[in-house]
Amino acid sequence: MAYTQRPTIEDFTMSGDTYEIEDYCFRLTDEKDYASGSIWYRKPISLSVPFSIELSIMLGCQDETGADGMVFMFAAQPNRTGYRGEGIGFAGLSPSLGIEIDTWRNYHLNDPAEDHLAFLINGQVGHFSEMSAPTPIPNLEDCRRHKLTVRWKPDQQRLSVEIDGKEIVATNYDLLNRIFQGNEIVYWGVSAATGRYNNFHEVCFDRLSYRTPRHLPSLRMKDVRKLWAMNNER
Ligand SMILES: [Ca+2]
Ligand SMILES: [Ca+2]
Ligand SMILES: [Ca+2]
Repeated sequence: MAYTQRPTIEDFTMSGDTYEIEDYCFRLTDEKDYASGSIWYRKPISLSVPFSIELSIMLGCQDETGADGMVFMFAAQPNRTGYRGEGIGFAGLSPSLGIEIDTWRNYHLNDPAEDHLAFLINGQVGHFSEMSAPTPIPNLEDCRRHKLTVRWKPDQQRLSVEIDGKEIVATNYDLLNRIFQGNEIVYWGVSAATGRYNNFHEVCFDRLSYRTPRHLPSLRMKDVRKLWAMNNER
């Protein structure tokens, strides 16, 4: 059975410089150098069932001098922000899969001149593999909100990303086994960061739609307990 719901603000945890700006929106960074923030959806989701997540993102009002961007993330543990600056609040988080929306060119990471999208694995932000090849897009630092849709179809192992209703990148990749060692339960979140240059970064959540698998409740309890144990050991 498919469910569609609009999450509420209480469904998320905030970290770093993040704060709530209106009923369904968070500001992850202000126009301030060396800032970073993230939000995480509190409830885990399963990679064994199809889902789509719709958000609105705002990447700031400065193009040439605006940085660094945002990353939509799946991770085994919620409530963490990675390195700021070129790390976009994602670098260093592992195991993880990130969808980066990068608005600042870092030559040593193989960034193209244009704003770009890319799939990033285990907190590695450079574009040095076929999987992480960047897809250039028109300027997104235009002071406007853009719709970001992330879709997962487990039967085809297909992960796709749309911006303003248009598919920009897609991949067929065994996320479950190649990244998460067969653990289907993951968390999702969104990060943003600035460095020597900055921008506003905001995220508003629109819709979460997923199918609830019959076997999830038992698995979820077991995995949540395991994750809690892991978290509390550190
Ligand atoms: Ca820029
Ligand atoms: Ca960059
Ligand atoms: Ca730009």
